[in-house]
Amino acid sequence: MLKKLDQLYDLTKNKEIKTVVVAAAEDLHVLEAIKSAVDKKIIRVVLVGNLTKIKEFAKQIELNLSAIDLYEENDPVKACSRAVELIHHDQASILMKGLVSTSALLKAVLHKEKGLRKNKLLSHMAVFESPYYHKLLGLTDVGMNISPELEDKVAILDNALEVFHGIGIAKPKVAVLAAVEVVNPAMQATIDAAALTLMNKRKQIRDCIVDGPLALDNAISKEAAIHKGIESEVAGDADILICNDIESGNFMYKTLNFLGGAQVAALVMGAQVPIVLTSRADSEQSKLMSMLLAAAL
Ligand code: COD
Repeated sequence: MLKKLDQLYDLTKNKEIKTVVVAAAEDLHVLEAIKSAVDKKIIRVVLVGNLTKIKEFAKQIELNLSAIDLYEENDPVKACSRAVELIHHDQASILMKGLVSTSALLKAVLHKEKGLRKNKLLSHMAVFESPYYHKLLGLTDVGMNISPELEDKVAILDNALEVFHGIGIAKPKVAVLAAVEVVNPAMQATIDAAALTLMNKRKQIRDCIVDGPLALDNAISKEAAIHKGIESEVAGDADILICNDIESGNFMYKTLNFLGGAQVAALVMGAQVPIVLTSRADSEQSKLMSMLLAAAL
């Protein structure tokens, strides 16, 4: 069982070292995380962005740029397109967001001709190490799909499974969250959750155990589930939480981060390569752990 994000390090040890391309790399925290990842031999790196600023920060943190490929692009939006182009030219196999908005990076990734789509829904997946939970906990989609419908939730779950299978959890337990644990026709989240559960029982969704609707307390606390008389293989032991929409997911992401003392690694999945996408407020450690997660897959 994986309890800590840095256990992912073991999964990268016997693998070829991958290359990350950072779009708009002129960000101190991003470069600090890059320095740690390069020093630990987790990844190699290509930087695209404002080279004057990158060099200034590199000097400040003693990041040696001599063995790193650098591409000058002062406009952050163009830096995203350039980074995507470098992936098409096999210069890198992981994309990372630097000092640029999430939507600018995603627009470059979603570009019909020049982007990185592969006929799949892209979705955001966060993996948390919480001091109050007994194992790593996946949370999705907290950063990309605004108001997913049932079909999108199936695709979001599929992307989440790719992450969990990739880090060696063969049959993750998936809780589909709602405000209550009974189906209420007035609450679409509960209907979608019930549908996903049945799709899993009928083997339309495989290699996981899905249960829902579950309220958050029942999903992560056995005691709470027993108290409510819920019999479920998933309750109290979920590996992955599927959120109803970006608002509920994002609130939980930020709550875990800012009030819950949790560490996070976050990726966008479903594109031709994993995309490291943490928010600007995330710590250097979470940026490092996100690169580690991408490298471990
Ligand atoms: N997966 C695959 N294709 C997609 C997806 C997706 N998740 N989203 C859009 N597309 C495709 C569409 O089918 C279309 O062909 C093209 O991309 C453009 O679609 P639009 O017009 O809906 O997309 P955009 O460019 O206006 O917006 C896409 C975003 C991902 C930028 C948008 O959904 C968004 O802003 N999401 C929230 C991101 C955010 O603010 N996160 C911050 C929280 S921390």
